[in-house]
Amino acid sequence: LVAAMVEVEETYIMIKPDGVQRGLVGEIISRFEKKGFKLTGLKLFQCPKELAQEHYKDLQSKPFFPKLIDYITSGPVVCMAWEGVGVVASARKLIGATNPLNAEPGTIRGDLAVQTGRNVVHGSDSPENGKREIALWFKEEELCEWAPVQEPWLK
Ligand code: FUP
Repeated sequence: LVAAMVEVEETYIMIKPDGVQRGLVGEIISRFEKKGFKLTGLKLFQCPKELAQEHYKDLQSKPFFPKLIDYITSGPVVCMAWEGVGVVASARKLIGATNPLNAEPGTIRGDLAVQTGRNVVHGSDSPENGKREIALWFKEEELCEWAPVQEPWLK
């Protein structure tokens, strides 16, 4: 039996303003690094309203949409692109359920958050959206394709 082929994918992960304000940036980045995914883009960024609206356009008709846009633009976010086998679904597992009260302990939201409207981190929900969101938040020249090399870094 051949195991289902899971492909190398890319996902857009964003530490929301509460994560930055609470000093959780290192902790959150560390979880994706330790899991074994590859960081290909990273920046601290004050998001304009128009970009937040475009990013969350599927939620436009929801009653919480204006509050969501205010929250995401309330302070700087950390934008990240991560690459790896099955990274889209795996990152969402690491992140945990949308409502942090339902998120399992061990997940980022389960360990670090309480409210849905302050759930510290975003992760793309499909490989297609991963590509779309990375293109939306990053300029081409801000992304790095790199390969691990064997070097005696500490010698
Ligand atoms: P997720 O994919 O887990 O980020 O969840 P959604 O795409 O469903 O929601 C996007 C964001 O909208 C959430 F991170 C927080 C916000 N939201 C609310 O504020 N209230 C809700 O009832 C649902 C989502």
